[in-house]
Amino acid sequence: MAKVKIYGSPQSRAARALWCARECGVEHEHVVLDMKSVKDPEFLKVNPNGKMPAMIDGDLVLFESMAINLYLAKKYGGALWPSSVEGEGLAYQWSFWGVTEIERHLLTIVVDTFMTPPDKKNPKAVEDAKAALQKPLAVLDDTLKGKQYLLGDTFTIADLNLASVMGWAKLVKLDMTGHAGVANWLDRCLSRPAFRGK
Ligand SMILES: N[C@@H](CCC(=O)N[C@@H](CS)C(=O)NCC(=O)O)C(=O)O
Repeated sequence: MAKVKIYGSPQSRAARALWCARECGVEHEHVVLDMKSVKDPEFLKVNPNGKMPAMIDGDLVLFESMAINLYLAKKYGGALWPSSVEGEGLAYQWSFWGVTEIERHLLTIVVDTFMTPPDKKNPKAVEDAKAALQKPLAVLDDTLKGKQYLLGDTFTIADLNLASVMGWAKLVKLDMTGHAGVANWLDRCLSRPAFRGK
């Protein structure tokens, strides 16, 4: 029996947890869900929020993609987990920063681009989201100067968590002109075999 169970659609935020599990090399079972089945009583016992991803490892049941990934990386990730407490602090920082400063703006663009019928599209909201992203992208670009990855020369869970959010920028072909360091770092992260499902 697989050790870790990950619930969710590969087209959802569950992709983050699946990427992390593959990167860790931990034996895992992927329980595929669609948007309807997250409200099934059976799944609500796993995640009462009715959202994906969720994860079960032994007696532990977790929801929230970033929490799942930080847990998996610490327990099973080897060098994916930072080697110092200071590095851990940075991993928390970039994970929370990704979901608070970046995710909602990218989500606005993703939803408008792929999920909104033509007569309901909101170009103003998309423009505002793109404008709001400029400051955090500049911060990230600055951080990455002279570095391959967020913590230095090694790919860690900080990169995985943030790149899993930033991947939506690729999906919507966000203009990265002026943030070449971010674009290169993102390509580096998303070209990893574990991201591509290997
Ligand atoms: N903050 C949560 C967000 C989870 C979330 O909203 N997941 C979406 C799919 S990407 C979902 O399950 N939506 C179903 C719904 O809201 O009904 C996380 O990062 O895990």
